[in-house]
Amino acid sequence: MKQYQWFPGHMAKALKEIDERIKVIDVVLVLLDARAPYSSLNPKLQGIIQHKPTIYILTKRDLADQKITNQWLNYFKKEESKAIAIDVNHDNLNVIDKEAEVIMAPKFAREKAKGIKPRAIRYLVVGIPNVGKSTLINRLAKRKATVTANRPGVTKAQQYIKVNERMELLDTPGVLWPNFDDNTIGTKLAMIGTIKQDILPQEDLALQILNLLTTNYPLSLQSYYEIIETPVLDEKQAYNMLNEIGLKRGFLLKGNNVDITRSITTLIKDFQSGKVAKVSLEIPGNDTWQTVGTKTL
Ligand SMILES: Nc1nc2c(ncn2[C@@H]2O[C@H](COP(=O)(O)OP(=O)(O)OP(=O)(O)O)[C@@H](O)[C@H]2O)c(=O)[nH]1
Ligand SMILES: [Mg+2]
Repeated sequence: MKQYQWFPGHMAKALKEIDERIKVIDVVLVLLDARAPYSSLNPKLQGIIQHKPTIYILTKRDLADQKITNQWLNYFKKEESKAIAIDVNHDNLNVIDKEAEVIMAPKFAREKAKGIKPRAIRYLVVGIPNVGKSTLINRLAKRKATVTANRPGVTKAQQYIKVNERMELLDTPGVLWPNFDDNTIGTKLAMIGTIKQDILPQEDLALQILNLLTTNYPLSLQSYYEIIETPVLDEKQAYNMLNEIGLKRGFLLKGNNVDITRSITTLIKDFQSGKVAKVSLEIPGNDTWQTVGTKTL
């Protein structure tokens, strides 16, 4: 765990910034990776946003296991939280405004009764690195020319992106560090590409990916790489499977040895881009898959 000593400082700063802005926000959009919604949730954020209407957006639904994403959506519904799953690059994003308008209807009615003119909904977008915050903001903002404005009347002048008459976004998305209290969370975040390569050794990442796939998505490796798939429970079995992948792909070094490093890089890339299978790493309530091996974070 020593690698993470620098995280608490960053996290405290991000949370403080969000705390300072939260007063002027109408709706918080909390982005969670659909493949690992629990691991991408920041428990400390929940305290800050508890009195603000929140929409949980499960991003990268196109990379996740649809059945499990539906289970997550039902889970949020049971908790009486609003949640939607989207492919941020391709899906129609109107669904976000629609949800927000419903949430805001009572507040706007109160404002109207007080004689306050109709106004745009002010959003804050938060989430862990790489979850899709900038992509979402850029796509929303592109609907109309982006206008930034300094708003007087708040403690600190805030920069807003005016998307349209009904939507304003605070310009800087809140980058949050995930919760590393549990070792498996770090591993899962490395697997989905939140945490960059230097944190978890690549061969360990490959072991976890092969274990997950052969345990929960059997035959996905077999059909994608056209190899004979066998269960991967330990490093030796992982090595054998990587060797198979390398042989099939012709990743050979001098003397016809397989270039295992290249197999590892290829596997990680194919896995993270959803080519091998549409994969989810956790299900609500009862996590059926735990990471394997001794070298996890
Ligand atoms: N397949 C897929 N890729 C997505 C989706 N949303 C975002 N991405 C990709 O994920 C990568 C990271 O997206 P960003 O929008 O930069 O993520 P971010 O949250 O702003 O990341 P930081 O600025 O590092 O905090 C980009 O390559 C996006 O194209 C999605 O729904 N599906
Ligand atoms: Mg960004």
